[in-house]
Amino acid sequence: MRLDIVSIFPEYLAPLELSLVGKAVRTGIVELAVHDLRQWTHDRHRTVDDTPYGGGAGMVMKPDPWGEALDALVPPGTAGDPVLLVMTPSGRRFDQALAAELAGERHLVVACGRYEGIDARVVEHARSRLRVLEVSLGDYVLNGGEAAALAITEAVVRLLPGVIGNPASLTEESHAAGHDGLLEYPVYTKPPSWRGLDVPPVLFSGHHGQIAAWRREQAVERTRQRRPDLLPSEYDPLVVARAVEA
Ligand code: 6GU
Repeated sequence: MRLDIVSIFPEYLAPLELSLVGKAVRTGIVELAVHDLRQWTHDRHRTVDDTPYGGGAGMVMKPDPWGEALDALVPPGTAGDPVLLVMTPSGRRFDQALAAELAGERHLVVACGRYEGIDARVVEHARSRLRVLEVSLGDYVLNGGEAAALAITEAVVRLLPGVIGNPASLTEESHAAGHDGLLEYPVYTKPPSWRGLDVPPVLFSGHHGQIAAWRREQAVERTRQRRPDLLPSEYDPLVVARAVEA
């Protein structure tokens, strides 16, 4: 996968050199480039923002540097069908399903906005020639898209073949498809007793069926407590009660 990230703070993306993403870059699974938006400015002050038409607080990112950046990274007529991801709190909320979709792409260009956002004509123009997705990390406000770009890159890259040593860990974790959308069950390692707290005895039983049943029960209970919005209806007591009545 080719990944181009554009930001006015390229140093913010330095952690992508670490850990699994860094290794994926070094082994050639990901071809990553981080670009400073200011290289596409032409004035002495390398200006990327200006005051908003119509008034209001804050500054807006000027269209010209972004237009030139996208022309450079995706020259008109580029093959390979790239996707432009524009990081903005008003975008589609990022989730595991979107991570999986993006992991199937050949080329992602990630635009990190700052200030009150990017002049709206940039996305409008880009849509006339590429697939564009405006993406938010969640329902809260960050100072810019860089932290979102880090999170999204990590979530996508770890799904690429060869990045995670044991592919079983991809299917067993929270939010993964094939796990009923339940949260992960609690996990334990040695020692068996720590500060007066014991590992649940069923995990020493060697009885795989009982262990699987216990883990499922724990996952359901956790999901009910913490994220009832994720609980499949077959675990919802109201739905079950109605089904019994019927
Ligand atoms: Cl992608 N950008 C900003 N500035 N804030 C956010 C976000 C993105 N996602 C959630 N909050």
